[in-house]
Amino acid sequence: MIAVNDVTALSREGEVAVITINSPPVNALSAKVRDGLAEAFRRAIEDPDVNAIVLTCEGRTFIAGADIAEFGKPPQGISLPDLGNLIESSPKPVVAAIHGTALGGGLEVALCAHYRVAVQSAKCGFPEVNLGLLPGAGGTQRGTRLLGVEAALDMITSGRPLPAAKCRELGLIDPLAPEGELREAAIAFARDLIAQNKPLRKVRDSDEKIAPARAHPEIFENFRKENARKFRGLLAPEYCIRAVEAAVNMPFDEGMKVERRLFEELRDGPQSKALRYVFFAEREVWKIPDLPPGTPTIPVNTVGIIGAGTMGGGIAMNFLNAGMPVTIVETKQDGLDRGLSTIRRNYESAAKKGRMTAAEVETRMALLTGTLSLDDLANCDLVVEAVFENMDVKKDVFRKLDAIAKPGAILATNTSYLNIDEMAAVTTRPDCVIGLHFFSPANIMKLLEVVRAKETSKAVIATAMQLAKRIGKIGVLVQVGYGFVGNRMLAQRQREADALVLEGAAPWDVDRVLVEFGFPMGPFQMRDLAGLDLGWSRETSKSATIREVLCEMDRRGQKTNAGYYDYDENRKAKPSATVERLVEDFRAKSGVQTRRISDDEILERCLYPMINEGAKILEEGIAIGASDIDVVWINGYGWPRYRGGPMYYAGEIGLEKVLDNMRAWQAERGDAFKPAALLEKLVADGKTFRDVK
Ligand code: 3H9
Repeated sequence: MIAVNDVTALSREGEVAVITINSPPVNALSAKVRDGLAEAFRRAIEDPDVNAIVLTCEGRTFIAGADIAEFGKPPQGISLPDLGNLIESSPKPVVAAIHGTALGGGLEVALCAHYRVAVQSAKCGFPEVNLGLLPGAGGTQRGTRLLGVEAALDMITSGRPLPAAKCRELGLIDPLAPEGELREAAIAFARDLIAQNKPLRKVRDSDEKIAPARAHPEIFENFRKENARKFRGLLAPEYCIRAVEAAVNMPFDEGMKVERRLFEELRDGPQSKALRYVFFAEREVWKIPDLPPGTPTIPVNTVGIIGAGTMGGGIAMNFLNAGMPVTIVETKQDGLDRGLSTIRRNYESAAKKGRMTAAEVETRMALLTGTLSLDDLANCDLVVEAVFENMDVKKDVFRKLDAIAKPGAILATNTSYLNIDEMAAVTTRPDCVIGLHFFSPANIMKLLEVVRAKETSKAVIATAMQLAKRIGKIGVLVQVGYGFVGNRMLAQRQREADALVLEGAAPWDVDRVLVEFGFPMGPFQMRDLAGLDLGWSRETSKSATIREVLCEMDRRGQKTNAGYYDYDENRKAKPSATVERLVEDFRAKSGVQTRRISDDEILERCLYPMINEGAKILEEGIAIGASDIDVVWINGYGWPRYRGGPMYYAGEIGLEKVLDNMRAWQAERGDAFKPAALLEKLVADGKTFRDVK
């Protein structure tokens, strides 16, 4: 094997040249890889003894795409479309040998080859849309020609990778190769091509699958309509559709030009910039400064959950889904029965929707044991309590657990607000106590706030982060502090949403503005969904807030068909006249001068205090970095990904703007708006939250 540069190499197997990329971790197409490939292809094409070329990758995967870190930097080396043309125009057949994932630019390179061989476990996809992009190196043009319009639209706008067998069915992959024998199979396939003198199959020349769509231009409009909800607020899916339309209606080279123009527009626009930031932010969360890779972890094979309510049940499902046996404890038989049957119902409904098989439902349920006795948790490696949010109740649970759980078992709390140090202090093993704060619905929401208490050991933290990954969550490590990261910031938004209503905005206006910003729902819709009576009790209710009075009126949200909104039998919300009257009463009582409140003010008042609180969270070291806060808000609270999270957004609109507003509101309304010292300092230094580490 001859090295072409330090990431590409060329070797010869008789008349077949083998070009190998070795650029860990994922063989992304950096300038060095592109240049190395171009040089290797030129040499192989020129070599008179070579009659076919195989392209393969070392390591865990075929090329996983363009190098995302290079976007936004000055271009270097050969461009990817030019590299693609060089490969496709090779006079000698080129075979791409695919294992792992051929993604984005990686798949585009493979589509420039004349044939593709893949192992069964390989996957191919165009994930560019997740980065606010479209496949920009011919993927929309060649992909559509191979897949046909419907499959191309689906694959390109969803970003979903497909397994090799499905790709073969769709025409993306030629033969499948036995696992572990890809290189040999691809070389043998190439030899066969030579022996049979097979023609060069250039995807750019194929028309068969796109020709029928020319008579049906309505396909595109229909696709837009069907997916309007899914694509709300996003630019990239629409651009992907336009590029596929160009593939159908234009000659190849013209289509390529359209694709390039649309790609560059997206790449240079704000949505893709934010989404690329989120891509790296979601990988940054796993890197913890005082927890070097290789920190020892504790084996966790069995899990106990205390509380079979909505939260406990949802948490249990995560572990069952990962194949771990779970014992769930309730205090009363009927509560336990209800909890177990809810879990079963959830699985059965997933099976009905085709998301799992009936057999998988049974496999998961077989891993679940219900009990009324805490003693049954004696052998669990991890116990998560999800009981009532009250310190005395929690302490009592921890005391009992400490006596029952085996030595070394991890004791976790799902508290959303309370001080975990206090819970740890009632045990003889505070080093084993940690917070695992799941978000409702716990089996669906991606976020897990992993809360380290003062004495939590590094092994326990490392284990919790590893477990988060194992159950498919994004774990964000935070420290103890009221409401941790997410709920502490949410409280700011909720306070302002309530205040805005008293000052003259309708609850549905506040919701509308936040939905227009990109949240899936606004603060009042969210309250109605979660239940207004979370943390409310009739005994202590003082009719002091609109929410309290709504609860007293038994308007407790969607579950009672009434809350801030009225709900019809299909759960469709309508602004409520009762609430309007109630709001009027409160306004009159509060003596606040009501006024017309602009949409801009609603947005700023809801978001800037949150950002300011985020700054305090950073200052206090509750979150490790600003990007962690963004990951919390995107994955736990529906902050629109394409806006990068609250701290990123602050950088985009300018920290001065946030600070000026906070100062003005502080002067007008008091110290609830006091700017964070960190915010002041960053503005003075001309820096942003991303500079804080
Ligand atoms: C594109 O191709 C545009 C073209 O159409 C047009 C161009 C003209 N670049 O996720 P992991 C890093 S757009 C740079 O933890 P896994 C990642 O940051 C691209 N870096 O591993 C991490 O670094 P670190 C389209 C990348 O096994 C490390 O690799 N392609 C890239 O869970 C490991 O990553 C995509 O969007 C990249 N392309 O998953 C694919 N990819 O260790 C994006 C990864 O320092 N990648 N890194 O934190 C993925 O989906 C997953 O990484 C993959 C592996 C499935 C490949």
